[in-house]
Amino acid sequence: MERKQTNLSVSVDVTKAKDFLAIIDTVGPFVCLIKTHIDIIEDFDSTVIDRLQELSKKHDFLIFEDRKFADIGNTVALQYSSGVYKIASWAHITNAHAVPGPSIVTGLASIGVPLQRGLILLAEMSSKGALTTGSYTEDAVRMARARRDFVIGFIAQHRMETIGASEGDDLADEDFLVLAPGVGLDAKGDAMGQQYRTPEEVVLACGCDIIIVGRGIYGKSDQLNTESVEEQAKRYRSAGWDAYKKRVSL
Ligand code: S5P
Repeated sequence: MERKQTNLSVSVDVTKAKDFLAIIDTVGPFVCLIKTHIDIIEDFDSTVIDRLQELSKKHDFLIFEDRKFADIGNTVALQYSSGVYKIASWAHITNAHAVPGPSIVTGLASIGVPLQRGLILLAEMSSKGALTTGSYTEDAVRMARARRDFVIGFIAQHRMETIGASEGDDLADEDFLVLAPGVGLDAKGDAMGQQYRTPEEVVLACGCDIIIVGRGIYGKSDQLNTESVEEQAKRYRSAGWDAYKKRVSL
């Protein structure tokens, strides 16, 4: 983030490998992180991963596969390491729901820690009516605290610092990243319950670190226009970074 002066992560939720790679090559210079849903690519083969890894080196960004694991430890270890996608072999970061309890982190860590991967826990979701509130969010934060060798942060809508802490907990050196999806400058939501806030609200008012932006940058994927993608990436990058600079200088 510091090196590239950006706290923008672009979520590349398109179904054709060609569009997926074209968007990543276009936004690459402006992001710290590319977020993928690899299982929505219709013409997937292993060359997509080779190219993604080349782009990650070319543009200096990390790869975050938004897999949202949600099963028992043994199953998620297999889903993370094996199958068609072999996520652990290429995604620097992945994420998991806290709903199965600490065993999901144990299962994923058995694969991810030896590969020096990082895990993000979903502590709050952006969708309308999400059940990730109150004691669920607190327990997700406690799960992260218990595995700081692997859990590097949260998907959330607010800073999580003191949430779920008990008296006597030493939080002084705690520095979890907070990645916020549901960010848009032009819309307040979509027709399926997504809710958007501005980078300013998310980063400055709520203390999140990274903004995750999908459709706000690439629009409708069947009308891909790389010039507009580049323009929007620059726009979100400055909105996110300005808000971040304001927050850290407060
Ligand atoms: O709570 C969440 C968690 C995630 S990871 N809300 C979300 O929207 N996401 C993801 O962020 C979602 O799966 C999608 O890939 C992205 C938001 O996309 P956008 O097009 O609405 O910006």
